[in-house]
Amino acid sequence: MSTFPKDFLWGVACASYQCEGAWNEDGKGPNIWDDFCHDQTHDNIKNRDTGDIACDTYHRYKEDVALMKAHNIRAYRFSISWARVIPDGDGEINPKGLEFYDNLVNELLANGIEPLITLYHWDLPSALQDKGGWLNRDIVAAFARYCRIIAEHFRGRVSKYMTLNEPQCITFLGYGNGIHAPGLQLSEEKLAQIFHHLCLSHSAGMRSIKEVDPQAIVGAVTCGRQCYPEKDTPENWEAAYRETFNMASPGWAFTSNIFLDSLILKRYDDSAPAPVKRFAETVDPSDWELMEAPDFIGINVYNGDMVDEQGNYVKPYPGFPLTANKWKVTPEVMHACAVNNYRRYGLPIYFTENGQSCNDRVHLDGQVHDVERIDFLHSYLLELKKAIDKGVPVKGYLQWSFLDNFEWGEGYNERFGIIYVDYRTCNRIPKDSARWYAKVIETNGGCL
Ligand code: PNW
Repeated sequence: MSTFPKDFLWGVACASYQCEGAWNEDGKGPNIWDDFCHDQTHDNIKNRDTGDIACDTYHRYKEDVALMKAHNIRAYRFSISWARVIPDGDGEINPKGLEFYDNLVNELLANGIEPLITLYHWDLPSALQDKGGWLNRDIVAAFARYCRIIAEHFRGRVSKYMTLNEPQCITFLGYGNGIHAPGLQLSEEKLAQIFHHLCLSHSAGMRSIKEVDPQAIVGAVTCGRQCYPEKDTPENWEAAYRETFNMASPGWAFTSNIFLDSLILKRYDDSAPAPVKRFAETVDPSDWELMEAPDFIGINVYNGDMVDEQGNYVKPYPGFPLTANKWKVTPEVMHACAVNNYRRYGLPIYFTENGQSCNDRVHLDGQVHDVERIDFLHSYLLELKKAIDKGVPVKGYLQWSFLDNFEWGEGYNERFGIIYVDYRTCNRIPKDSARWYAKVIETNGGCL
């Protein structure tokens, strides 16, 4: 196979709460995930696991960066814990918190690895949740201030930012079905309001970043339903496009539309369901002028839904391939979602997360042989390349995840890493997939 474009960004991703630990060290304030995990009166998390220690990245970042370098990783997407830097979200800055990210960024740069910062990957300072969290419009100003502080601090060292990770999960899982922090169950109309505040926050955050660092490149990270065609016909591609962005199908809160249409197209889609339409009528028209289209779209994708020429969902056949956490394995989604999202939004794309959870364990020889993950990444990358060959500007690929880590409500049950973590000791063991990925990067995809 031919190689990927020159300058294609190969990397890995992780998020603060999932790997850092050190939940109450050096002046960090509490966040909603600390609270959600510590609330032992409810079974919020499998095994009642917490992120208190997680992968202990807070203390082991040097070892992790060395492992990245040893595996040719060119870019590391990590998130900043808002409450580590601003303990109550909107007040005093905690210099020790900022120092941790300084050290991490400097260590990455010294090793030739590009830092990509996600400003918000779900760990809202508890003090802001006490004021209503994403339901209170005041959060827009607090988020914009936080973004400004970070961008000012890292100007000249960091050039790519992502504002919010997956507003769909923030809203629906956190405030809709409540399986994520803060664990609330609000009406659909309120969820639409939260999306609106998230869109305004992305926009105000992006403006603050650009004000202090006009060179910075700012992305918006989406997730949710991505459809791919059963057959390679124009009609079937049309149906896959339509269904991907059809908010009338079940799960409007898990479409890209609800986030990216607002930012980029500056409107709600006609297919929006009644609660969204009712909320839309309450939006002050001047709000639409506040929306900022990102410089790039980050797509987090793990699987997609196959549709036929009429746009009907094709039921997976018996024995369909599944990951350890029972997600479908559908490599075709890479090709289709790149094509469809580029067609709709016309912006460069980074795949900001992609990977699978496996039942990894240490084998008799002391190694972790994760053949399923290698096959998964291999087949997904081959499909991604098809989109590039069609001219879709896909600029990078960030595998999820570098380390096994805290998988939210699933606790430590799911392993997504290319590096195995023994949670009893926090020892790391590179899996076979880490060595395989190192070769992919070294050959710029030529070995696929
Ligand atoms: C992402 N889906 O969430 C998150 O950004 C990560 O923090 C998380 O660890 C990773 O996926 C693995 O779960 C998603 O069902 C959760 O389409 C679910 C979906 C997509 C992304």
